[in-house]
Amino acid sequence: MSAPYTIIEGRMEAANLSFAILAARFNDFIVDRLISGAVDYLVRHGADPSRITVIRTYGAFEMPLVCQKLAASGSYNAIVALGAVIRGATPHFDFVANEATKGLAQVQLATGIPVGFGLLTTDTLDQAIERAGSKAGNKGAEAAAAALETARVLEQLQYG
Ligand code: INI
Repeated sequence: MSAPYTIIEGRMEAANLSFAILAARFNDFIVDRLISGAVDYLVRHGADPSRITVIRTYGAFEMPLVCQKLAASGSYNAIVALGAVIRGATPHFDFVANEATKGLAQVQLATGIPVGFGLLTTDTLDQAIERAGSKAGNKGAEAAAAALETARVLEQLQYG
């Protein structure tokens, strides 16, 4: 029996799409693992490696501005934003994490280019390690999956 409703969902097929992986250098031993997870996910889902570009920023705080430029360039179907903000002894963490998160969200709404959110915000280094390819999976791969799925959903919503 067929479902009595219409469902629109994204095919998890990355062929013929161009991806920007935007990654902070800060905490690079964590972020490099997130990049590996994202690239691995995209290539295993059919992406052409020559259509994946990795762009580095100094820290997470710089990511929204660079993300905006990438999204506005028209060169990418989706962006995967990766970074690791790890709490320290001062409120710095909150300012960096909040601004980076808000900024990345604003970019996708302002430009219509999907931004997969792979910015770890953790209280401890161990929590970051767990999310960068160990106990809690790889949030880089998850952000890549989200960006791909959103790009494919948007493809089907070209009204008019
Ligand atoms: N940037 C990060 O990406 N992760 C952090 O954990 C972090 N901490 O904790 O300070 C961080 N700070 C740098 C910030 O993103 C800016 O690059 C810096 O303030 C210069 O503008």
